[in-house]
Amino acid sequence: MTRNKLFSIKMRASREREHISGAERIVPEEEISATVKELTEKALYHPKGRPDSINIKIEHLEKSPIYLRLLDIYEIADRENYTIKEILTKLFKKANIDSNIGLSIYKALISGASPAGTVMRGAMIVDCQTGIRLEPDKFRGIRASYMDITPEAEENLKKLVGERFTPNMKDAVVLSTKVLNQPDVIAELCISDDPNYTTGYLSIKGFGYIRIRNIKPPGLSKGGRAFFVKGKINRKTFIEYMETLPILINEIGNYVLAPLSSIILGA
Ligand code: PML
Repeated sequence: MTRNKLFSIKMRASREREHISGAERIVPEEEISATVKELTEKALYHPKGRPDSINIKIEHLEKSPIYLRLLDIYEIADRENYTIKEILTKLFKKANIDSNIGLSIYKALISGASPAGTVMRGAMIVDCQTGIRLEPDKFRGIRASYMDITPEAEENLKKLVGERFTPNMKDAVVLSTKVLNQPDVIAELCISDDPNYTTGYLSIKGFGYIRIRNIKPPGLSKGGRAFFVKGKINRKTFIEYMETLPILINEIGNYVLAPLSSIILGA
């Protein structure tokens, strides 16, 4: 599909300067008004409460988007047979991440990973071999931004995933597809900071996006993202890719519901 004159629309809502919610879209000019309405409503009726500030930014896209295929999505059919520690340990091993490093990052995210113990607006960058955090600003982190899915691909995704589809999941798998496309990234861990949304994921390079139900206890307003990288990264080009390069998903991948053991064995 070719879309002329694309615009990025971003929403950020906060209360007393603390982040409540955010979302973004890439749309043609004629869809700007409807999208602004949709994102404003999302900000106003968020489970984390009423914002006192909603910031909507509309920009013409200067760079043409890169079109990508969505990551394959895996759903753990027998989630209830394992503790969260068992699941993460197995999945970090599959991602070639030392599980002590992985689990310490998980704990940091559910405790509030900024130096103030609050939720970071962006993601940590974690060296998967040392566990050292590489993001220049540990309060803000790195924001993966300028990404969306075409309406056609979104419809196909809804049909494929059926009743397990959620808008949060769609936004998350789109974001993760962008993140994993960066050559230095080997995995991404995400826990929502929405107290009512307890499904998170670990995405693994060359494999896909693994949804993890009950990744945190219900009611907890903490969470965030970590991008695991391998080797030395060029922080400038890394951040430029994450924060400025537009990505549009125009093709979906597979959706697999399987026991954890076969997900671990899957190539
Ligand atoms: C977020 O809303 O901040 C993250 C959402 C994670 C979605 C996980 C899923 O349902 O697959």
